[in-house]
Amino acid sequence: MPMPMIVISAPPGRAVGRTSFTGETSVRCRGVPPARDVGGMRSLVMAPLLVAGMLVVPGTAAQAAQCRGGSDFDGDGRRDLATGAPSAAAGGQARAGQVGILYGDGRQEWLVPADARRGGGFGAALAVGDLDGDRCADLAVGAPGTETVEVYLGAEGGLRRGPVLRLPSPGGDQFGTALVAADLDGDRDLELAAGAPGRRGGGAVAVFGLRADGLKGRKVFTASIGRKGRRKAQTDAFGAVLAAGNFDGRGRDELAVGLPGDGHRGEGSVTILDAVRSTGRNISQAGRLRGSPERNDGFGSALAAADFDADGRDDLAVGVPGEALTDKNRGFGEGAVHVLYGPSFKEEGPMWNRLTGGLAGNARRNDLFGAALAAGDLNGDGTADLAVGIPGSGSVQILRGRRRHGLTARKAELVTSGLGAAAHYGNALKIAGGVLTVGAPGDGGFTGGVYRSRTRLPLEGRGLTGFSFG
Ligand SMILES: [Ca+2]
Ligand SMILES: [Ca+2]
Ligand SMILES: [Ca+2]
Ligand SMILES: [Ca+2]
Repeated sequence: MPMPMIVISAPPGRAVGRTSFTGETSVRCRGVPPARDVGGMRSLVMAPLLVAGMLVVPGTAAQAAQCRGGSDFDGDGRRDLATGAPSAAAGGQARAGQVGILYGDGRQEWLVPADARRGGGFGAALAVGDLDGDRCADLAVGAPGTETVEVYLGAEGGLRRGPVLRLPSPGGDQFGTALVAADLDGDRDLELAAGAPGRRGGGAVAVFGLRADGLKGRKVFTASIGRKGRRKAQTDAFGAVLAAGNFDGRGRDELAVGLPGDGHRGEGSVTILDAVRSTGRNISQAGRLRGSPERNDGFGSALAAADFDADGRDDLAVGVPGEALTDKNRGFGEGAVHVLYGPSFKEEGPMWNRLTGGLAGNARRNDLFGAALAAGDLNGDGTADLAVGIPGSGSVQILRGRRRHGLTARKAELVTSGLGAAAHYGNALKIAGGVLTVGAPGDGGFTGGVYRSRTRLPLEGRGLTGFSFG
């Protein structure tokens, strides 16, 4: 089929990416070129026509509406990227928040909250998945300042507004601080879990759509689950961080819920939560892990689940960015990561940190190794790899997964940005389609920026842009 030639004119100052048309048979997304190649007036050759912001796909409607899951919001077969800018102004309201969408064809769109309020923080958390069952990827956007989660539904042409989720009787819950979409009941459609770490009693997690179509129904889990007899405090922050994985290799996912404020002094813990059985299992450094619980460790400040040893069961990486390594009295926040293998959650390998043998670099105070984590296959060998953010040093440590061995230091790679510590490069991470995306929300005087590995993407910094990804 001959490709139509289309000329797209971008308004001055607006960045437009260039992507070659790869055809219906391919869903690989090569992303957009470096920022230096874009901007201003530019002619592009591509199959879908972009006319005044409307995407018109050649061919029949049936062809056009083919969504295949993944993170393709508009069904054009190309992977799209969502990033939060929770400190961006919207509707004249400071820090109401915005979400930048970079479509695979280079279009850029900014979502603003339906109800823009000062300090709403729309975009503080994002989750992607097909939530309504039409195979187009949908986007959930958390706004903890207004205690709402807005759902945007994927469709031909782009995202459209969907339902807005809330908790009953909100009030300082910070609902929407963390989000994850996963199949928690094994019926092959996705549920949406949303953390409310400020909820009375140490936080809560609400799950929408359990044993139902779409997001119908709501089940709320409290900080008590899996922590029988343990002291609970308002500052536990249960639900501040969420991940999901199929840790036992059977038919459904479980939630990993971070409580980074758990313990008398913020040592932190993680609860593995079975949403169907309403059972939980709490894990901390007070158990059989290679670290010890100390003040402000923040165990569970970041979580990532994937199968690092290719045994068919997901494994869990837990960030402890406050972990002190060099001098327990003076040192603080060099950071560490535990990797626990499903289904037993036994720690194999070292407690990963910047002093681990085989890794480049040096541990420094406030590196915050493990402040962000992302898992996914970066080198196409079928085994998940782990990206560890080190925002205090502006770098990301890549650990490679190996079949039967799990994560090892072999072929480990340190991605350095050259940006100063203030950029917070590595504060948010995403791996999709073999590509590492890195947020630097402090870049450009805290307007923020998004990088594909080391290359800055043409997304404007609007206020902590790059704080979160979906
Ligand atoms: Ca797309
Ligand atoms: Ca959908
Ligand atoms: Ca389900
Ligand atoms: Ca595994």
